[in-house]
Amino acid sequence: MGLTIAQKIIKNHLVSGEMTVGADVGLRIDQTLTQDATGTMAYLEFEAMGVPRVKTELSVAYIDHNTLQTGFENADDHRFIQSVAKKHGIRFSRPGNGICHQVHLERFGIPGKTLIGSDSHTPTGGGIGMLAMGAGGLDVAVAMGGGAYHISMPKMLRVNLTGKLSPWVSAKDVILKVLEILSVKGGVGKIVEYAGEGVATLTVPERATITNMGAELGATTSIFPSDEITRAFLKAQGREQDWIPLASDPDAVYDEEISVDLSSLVPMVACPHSPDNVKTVEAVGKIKVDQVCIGSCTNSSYLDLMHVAAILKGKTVHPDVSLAIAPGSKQVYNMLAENGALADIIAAGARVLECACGPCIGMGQSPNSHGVSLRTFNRNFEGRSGTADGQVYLVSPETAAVSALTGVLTDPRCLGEAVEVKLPERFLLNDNMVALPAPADEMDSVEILRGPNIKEFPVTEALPESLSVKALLKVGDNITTDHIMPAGAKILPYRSNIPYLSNFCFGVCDKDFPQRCRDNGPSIVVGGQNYGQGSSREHAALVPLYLGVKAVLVKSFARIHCANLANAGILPLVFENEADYDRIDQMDEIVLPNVRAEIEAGSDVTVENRTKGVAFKARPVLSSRQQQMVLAGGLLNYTRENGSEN
Ligand code: MIC
Ligand code: SF4
Repeated sequence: MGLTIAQKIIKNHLVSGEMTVGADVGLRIDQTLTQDATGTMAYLEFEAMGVPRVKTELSVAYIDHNTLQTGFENADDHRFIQSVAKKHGIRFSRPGNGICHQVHLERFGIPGKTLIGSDSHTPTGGGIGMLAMGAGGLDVAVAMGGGAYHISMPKMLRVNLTGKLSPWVSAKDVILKVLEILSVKGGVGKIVEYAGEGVATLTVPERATITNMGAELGATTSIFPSDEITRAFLKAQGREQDWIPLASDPDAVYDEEISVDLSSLVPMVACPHSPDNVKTVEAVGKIKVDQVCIGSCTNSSYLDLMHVAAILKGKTVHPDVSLAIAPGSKQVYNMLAENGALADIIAAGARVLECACGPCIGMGQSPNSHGVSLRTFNRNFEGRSGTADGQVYLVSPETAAVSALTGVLTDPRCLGEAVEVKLPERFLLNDNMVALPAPADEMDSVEILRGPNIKEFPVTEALPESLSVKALLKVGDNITTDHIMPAGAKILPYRSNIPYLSNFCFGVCDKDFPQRCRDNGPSIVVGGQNYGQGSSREHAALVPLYLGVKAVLVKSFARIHCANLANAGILPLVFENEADYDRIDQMDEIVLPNVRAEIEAGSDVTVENRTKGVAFKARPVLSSRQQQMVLAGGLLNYTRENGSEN
């Protein structure tokens, strides 16, 4: 039987397990990346493992999230990461060099290789045919130490692309269409592969926009073939030698298939507060816009910003709109400066921000009260912009730019003839902001620079025989990691200070939750479908762990968060019978009388609701390796007991 692209890469990297859907597979990881908001913790964990030098082919530490320095915290963390990188054989991308996914695609990604990153948008690398996955910081630390990355073998979903995009319709509209079809849960447990004649009409940056936002489908990853277009992109990046061809076999078998006709697509918009709340721009109509933000790892490429510059050229941003633009990388920024496009952007009145995540993660540019903000980003979860009642709509760069001029949501097709932007034959190549690690004979003398903001991470304990807990929180469906552990400029600087972060846990849903935990002791959190969607931040597990959460019982989980819970030693459970969700209320006394024996046996867990006098079964969402991990009290304990390569 033929193989899909992803199956071929998995096969080449398989270190344990069988490639049957749902089975635990361990993969050799060629490359890792971290960003600073998850990186500080990941490197603390890496240090705790005691491995002197990374064992991957390439590991890169990026600084792109926590770039607003309103106190010493972020700058201290940058210096910590820089020193760890130098000491342990990791390349260091300095602040100002750009967003991890954009820079990695330009300078480091290689078709056919595996990449994990402590950021959920790592699948951006699928745009050049990498098997690139988001993971928790601890998983990345283990991979840097030479350990395998474990996933449950995904199903294969083929998206068959036909036709060609019409003028002013772009890659963002493609992925918004896919989100409309599949929803934010539609990719769970699947790898999305793009195929069909439409693939050859899309450039690498366009493909990367699509695979980037596959994270919002909940997919394990998304991937495009590696073809002549990939080769031309790598050649223009001075890296043609990194190219290999990659395609699925003609008789490859997919578990599911959908089709998208590129020719019939129109500009789309994801309305508040979910990336799958998709409508056409035309259907939403000319709503008044207060702010437009262009950038993020989804839409900040050279191609995107050249389109934006062409739309803004010779015009002025509408007087009631604030337009912010953050180029994705120094390469993009520098090229716009050299070819004059930046001058057009500045002249139109855009507020140009540094090459970083910026407003996407609430690092500045929060909209006004009730403000409507059009963003070319990938997430519009409630409160993520930093303004609790902000109304964030996700659109393409073309829709964003034209709406910034008109002051209302506008279909860019009104601009008439398309602007033709070609990818350059040669990008501007200058890696002067990526530092090399110290040579092996000098690494011992590198001093680690640890600031006072770095606090110990919570200690985990082996799973006891039984658990007596209180249901200190009950939430509904689609709870995101931005609900569990919010980000934003005020909180992000404390990513290495779990005790302080804990004051904000579940702040979006229930401000009293942290205090309730302190008052009541061990707890269980109860939730609905797709619990933990969104970010890879392991803080959404470490902070509840610190607050005494022992188990999370929900209808279904998002992949990375579920793995992060197990890594932290928190028991991830799903209702055997979803109707039992209604048999628990907040503050009920819950007992798991035989939990350790049940996990050891790999069986369902008995849940007794002592307040209601009822009992039912819950299923642990754990592979056999994760069972051992939870029994040991988390991945760090497990790794200490079994070595870093297990
Ligand atoms: C995000 O987009 O939510 C982030 C910030 O990039 C996160 C990582 C984090 O929380 O640090 C992600 O997507 O994984
Ligand atoms: Fe940064 Fe936003 Fe991309 Fe996350 S989604 S990596 S915050 S640009």
